[in-house]
Amino acid sequence: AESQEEKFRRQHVDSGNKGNPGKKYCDQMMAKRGMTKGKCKPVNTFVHESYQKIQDICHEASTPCANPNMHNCHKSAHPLRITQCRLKGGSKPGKCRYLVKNANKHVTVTVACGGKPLKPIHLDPPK
Ligand code: T3P
Repeated sequence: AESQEEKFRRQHVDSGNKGNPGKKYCDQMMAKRGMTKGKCKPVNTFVHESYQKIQDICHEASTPCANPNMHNCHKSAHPLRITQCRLKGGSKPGKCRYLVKNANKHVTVTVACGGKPLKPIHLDPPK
């Protein structure tokens, strides 16, 4: 079965992508990364940095989690490049259509960490 760390990597890490993603980035990536089966995941953020750099966040400053169901959140010391995918109305599972938002934006990223050694297991999106 997929571990929480593996799920985080599948859903949120896209290290390869450099530069501004095109209009089809989210439609393609959300499908390729398995977030459009059964239902369309409504919002998902990809982080365009090396996994090492994202993993390191777990050893940076602790911060309260915005999501009350999460624990052990840590905030990146430096802004990281992200792209947010937002589901468009009228989408159906298997044919989910997304808006590419905040393409390649530099923002502080907060993750919930777990395991030993600590690894990111959830993205804690800002409100
Ligand atoms: P996960 O817990 O699998 O990392 O907040 C609910 C889920 O949606 C959570 O998934 C994080 C994800 N999400 C983003 O990735 N980006 C966003 O901007 C928002 C609002 C949610």
